[in-house]
Amino acid sequence: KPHYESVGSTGTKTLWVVWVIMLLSTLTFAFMAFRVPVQKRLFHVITAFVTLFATISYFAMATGDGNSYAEIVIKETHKHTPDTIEYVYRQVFWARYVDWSVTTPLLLLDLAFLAGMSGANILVAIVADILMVLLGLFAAFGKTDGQKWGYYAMACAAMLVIFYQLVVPGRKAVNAKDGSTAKLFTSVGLFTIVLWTLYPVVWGIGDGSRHLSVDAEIICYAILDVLAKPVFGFWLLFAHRSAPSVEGWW
Ligand code: RET
Repeated sequence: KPHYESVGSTGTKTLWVVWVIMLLSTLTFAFMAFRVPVQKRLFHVITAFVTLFATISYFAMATGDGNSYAEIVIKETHKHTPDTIEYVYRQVFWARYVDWSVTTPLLLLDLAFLAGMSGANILVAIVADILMVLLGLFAAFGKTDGQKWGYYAMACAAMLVIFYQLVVPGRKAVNAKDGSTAKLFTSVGLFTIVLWTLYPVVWGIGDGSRHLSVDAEIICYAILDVLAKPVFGFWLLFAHRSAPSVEGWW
């Protein structure tokens, strides 16, 4: 007999709460964008688009859209009795991955422009990021453990490529700038690395091994998403106000 794992009322309430937070953050970031000098506006525009995408994806998830059931086949082989096959259907919110495929590259652009990274290093980070999210989507709909954890391992490798770009070329680039920008990059970059590392942890105990209910997983991602988007954004934009305005193509 198949076994279903689905969202409950706690999960739905949580999704609506995050939707409100994302909506208010978007309006605030957009408002702030009009009030900064043009040399600093790029960061506001990027950050406002990040929360705008999240607002839309949380609306989809809260209204019961943007999800589908992953079929998981659990095969047990026995020595003396016939093998048993168990089917589990778990609700996977693929809207997250659509959101992340756009918003995580934008968040990386925030950091890359802050540091003044080269085009080559930015591109490697962005492409690795898109690979990471798509591999995560494949992992979430993997039928067997081999598929799931195979994609998962490749996604983790891609995440390490992103971290390398921030820690090595990113730090090198920002050290050529003024001290306050270098300090801001170090703290916001460290925040990013710690926070992003928690996503595959939640995935592993949630969708991966199903130790978290669908609702518990929604709550964990809700906390991470609020930290990674609005909190990251407000921190970056407020701290950047006191940095010098640099002339450039932006
Ligand atoms: C997955 C599962 C596969 C392995 C890895 C993952 C990493 C996800 C990350 C997501 C970051 C999301 C952010 C959202 C902002 O709101 C896809 C969970 C490595 C790092 C920052």
